[in-house]
Amino acid sequence: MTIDSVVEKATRSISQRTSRRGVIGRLGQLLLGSTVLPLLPVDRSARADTPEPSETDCDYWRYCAIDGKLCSCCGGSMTQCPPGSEPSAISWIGTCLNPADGRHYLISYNDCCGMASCSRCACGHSERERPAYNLGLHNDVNWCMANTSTAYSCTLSMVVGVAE
Ligand code: ABN
Repeated sequence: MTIDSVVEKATRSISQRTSRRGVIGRLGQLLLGSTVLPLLPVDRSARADTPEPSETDCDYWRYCAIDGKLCSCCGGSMTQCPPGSEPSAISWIGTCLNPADGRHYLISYNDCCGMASCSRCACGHSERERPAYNLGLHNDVNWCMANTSTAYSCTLSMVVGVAE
């Protein structure tokens, strides 16, 4: 038996079982389905109702390893101490993912020192933090300890580099 006769037999058997109208009908259904499916309504309300966190929200990406009061709520900003206070000489460094570009950044959490503590926007996250008995790896520390005034006011969150 040659290939030609095998193919001929197969196509004859298929054509006996199907009609031209049936094939065209099925192709039409496929075409309609592929154009109508993307037009079906999708519920996007959950995403639309959830605004991106701002720098006064504890969920803002830069705060992934912070432990303190947000200076953005206390008369300063993420990079500026409130008037009358100054940044700590030493700090805690965290690594946070920026969802906007998918990159990790090194964040320096300097405390602002020299003024009474701000009472707003307490925020604590512990990404890569280790227990308190491991002092160098724990962020619940007053970083004003090396400044002239050790009075803690609030905490900054400054980008100091891109994590490789
Ligand atoms: N780094 C903020 C802070 C200050 C005082 C005590 C604990 C934590």
